[in-house]
Amino acid sequence: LKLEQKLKSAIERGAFELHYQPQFDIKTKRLIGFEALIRWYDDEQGNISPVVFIPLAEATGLIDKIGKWVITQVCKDINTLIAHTHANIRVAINISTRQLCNTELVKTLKESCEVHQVSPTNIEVEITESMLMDDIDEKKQLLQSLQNMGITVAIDDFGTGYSSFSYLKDLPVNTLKIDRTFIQHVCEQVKDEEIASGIIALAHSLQLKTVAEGVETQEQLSLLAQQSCDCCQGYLFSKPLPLIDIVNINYDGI
Ligand code: G
Ligand code: G
Ligand code: MN
Ligand code: NA
Repeated sequence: LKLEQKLKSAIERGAFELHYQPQFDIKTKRLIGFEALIRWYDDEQGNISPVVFIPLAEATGLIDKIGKWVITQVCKDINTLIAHTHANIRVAINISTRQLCNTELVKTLKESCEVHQVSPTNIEVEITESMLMDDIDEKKQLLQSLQNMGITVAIDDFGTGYSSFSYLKDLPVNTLKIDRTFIQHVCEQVKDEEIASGIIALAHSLQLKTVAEGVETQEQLSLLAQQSCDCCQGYLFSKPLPLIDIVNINYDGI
């Protein structure tokens, strides 16, 4: 309960911050966008990971407010990011289970884009496979509404959830993000290499793009380039950084 109280007061005080991790096109080496990742600094406990507080926020319903805050903040930051990078970038927003069960999400995104004069084509949403297990028709409609606005849809942590290929057939999805756990040993473990190339082949045969997550070495990048993976993000290029630091970096390419 203690952490729940802290979380409530953090929401009221606006104690969250967004960090942005750049994503690059592997072929052209150009910056294509950023993933927004929430950060919470607590005076007593220091940084509290979203791995800890997002599930709590989900369970208590506090995610509704946090999710809205993230969307609003991304919309506030997008024009700064575009101006600084001189690129028509997309910013990926992580969406949680509860947000995807509610048509409020579409309304929030639409209103936020209008208020902050952001084009929805500069936004991507990241969802996970486990969010797609039930009420598939409702989710299909919701994702279709987002796609009709111009927002793209990425499947995060692809391959780690309860993968069912049927949703790839039925749902409006644009991108598969290959989970970091497959990338980590992709140069040493033949199985990881085969899984990565399998995901890329599947994605391409369905006209989907692939993003490799957690790329940390030049060797991993070279292998992924050989496998025709489309995009990448990871510590090799940059860790997630606050907006102030992002705008001090030159993103001419990798
Ligand atoms: O950045 P980090 O590795 O600490 O993120 C840990 C997890 O928290 C990731 O699974 C990520 O998807 C999730 N996460 C980060 N930011 C957000 C956010 O704004 N909303 C939601 N729902 N999840 C987030
Ligand atoms: O589940 P999701 O993919 O949204 O989580 C992204 C998480 O991975 C974030 O917490 C981010 O800080 C972390 N991350 C991003 N790049 C790297 C990397 O190259 N190596 C490692 N170990 N973690 C990374
Ligand atoms: Mn993500
Ligand atoms: Na991931």
